[in-house]
Amino acid sequence: MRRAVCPGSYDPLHKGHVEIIARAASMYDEVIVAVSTNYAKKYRFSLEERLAMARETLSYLRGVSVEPMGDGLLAEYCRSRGAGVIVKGLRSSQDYYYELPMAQMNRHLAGIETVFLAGENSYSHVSSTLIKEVASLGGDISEFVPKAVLTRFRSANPANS
Ligand code: COD
Repeated sequence: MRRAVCPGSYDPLHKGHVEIIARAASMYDEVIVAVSTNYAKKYRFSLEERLAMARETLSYLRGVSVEPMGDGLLAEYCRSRGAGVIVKGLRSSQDYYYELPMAQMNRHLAGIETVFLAGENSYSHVSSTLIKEVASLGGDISEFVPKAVLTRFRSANPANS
């Protein structure tokens, strides 16, 4: 059984994430989408909301589950779940330089490999941070987020309708 983990804050999940997770699902028997909680970080959506949005969106993908990752080490989480691989999406060389030392550290700590997938060009400018900013200023985010996410933005701020 080849099990991979796609970790992230997913605050919120967007279509760039979904595209990477779907491709990971085609490569591994099981994919765990691990939703992180860093208590030093301020999230727009609660852990429960982030889990619910990801579960609603990804339920169509076979072999994909969504779990809370907790606030510990990702390497330990992977080990505890029997996953030997972390799958991450890269938007740019900037992402690569940010991700590379983490990949090396996770391999050093627990022998976990990181596989990088080149993100779709059409989503390379999309990030959770920009989506929140555009939405907060009344911009249209419908192209970038799945329905489960759009619904929550709209119920919080009807200007996003
Ligand atoms: N296209 C393709 N991929 C994308 C896109 C896009 N448009 N947007 C984001 N991604 C990728 C990111 O590169 C990332 O791989 C993943 O999607 C998740 O993105 P985010 O923004 O939701 O997640 P982050 O970056 O906030 O998540 C960080 C982690 C939770 C993975 C990280 O903080 C972590 O590993 N935490 C655990 C603590 C730990 O072990 N620390 C030591 C690390 S060595």
